[in-house]
Amino acid sequence: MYMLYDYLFKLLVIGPECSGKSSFTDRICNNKFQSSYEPTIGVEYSSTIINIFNRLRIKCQFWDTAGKKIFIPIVERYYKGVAGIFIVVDISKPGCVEKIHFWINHYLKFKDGNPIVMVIGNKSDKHKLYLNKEDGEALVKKYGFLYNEVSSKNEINVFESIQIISKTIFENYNPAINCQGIRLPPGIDLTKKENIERENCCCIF
Ligand SMILES: Nc1nc2c(ncn2[C@@H]2O[C@H](COP(=O)(O)OP(=O)(O)OP(=O)(O)O)[C@@H](O)[C@H]2O)c(=O)[nH]1
Ligand SMILES: [Mg+2]
Repeated sequence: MYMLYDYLFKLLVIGPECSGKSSFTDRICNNKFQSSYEPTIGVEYSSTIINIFNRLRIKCQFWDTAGKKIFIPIVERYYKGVAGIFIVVDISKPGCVEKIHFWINHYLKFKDGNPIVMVIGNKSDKHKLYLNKEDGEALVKKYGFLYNEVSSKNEINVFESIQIISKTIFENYNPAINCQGIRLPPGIDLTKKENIERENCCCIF
């Protein structure tokens, strides 16, 4: 199978159960939305290729974790070697702020390196919301995290979110010191800065 991309970013999706982690991932990877709830068992993998800055193809590799309490010990193991993390919460549920704190603390306890973190306030299409965008941004600011309010159902700000996190990962990427969760196709030297301007790279699996 032939795959074309310039960089591969390993991304982790975490958060409470039923918050919309799989829906968010499915919207990005397949542009689909399923209204029935099928809880994730353990961890699911999916990927897609996006374009950033109109010139770089990024393969986004998603590790979509289960939010049910029984699976939380499994999530701990997936922090290793990721370039970015989405913490997805359902802002149409009371208690969503406490859940953001819980998952931020979970991240701080088990994190590996310094990935770019974006908290996603999902289900913005719902009538009653328990966190507005300004408060969400203020809440995550002291950690240096990004925040976005989205609807996976109606595709509001979902593609924007993957653009923002990918651009931020790329802009913070220093080949000499920070390659965590970032890979180039086989045969390309990750430590050579000129790879950033490279075009039309092909890799074979
Ligand atoms: N209204 C609305 N419903 C959504 C949205 N995103 C997800 N849902 C619904 O919320 C439910 C849970 O979505 P999932 O994506 O399965 O949630 P999850 O976080 O992956 O759940 P676990 O895998 O159990 O941790 C499903 O019924 C989805 O259809 C959204 O943006 N708006
Ligand atoms: Mg899921």
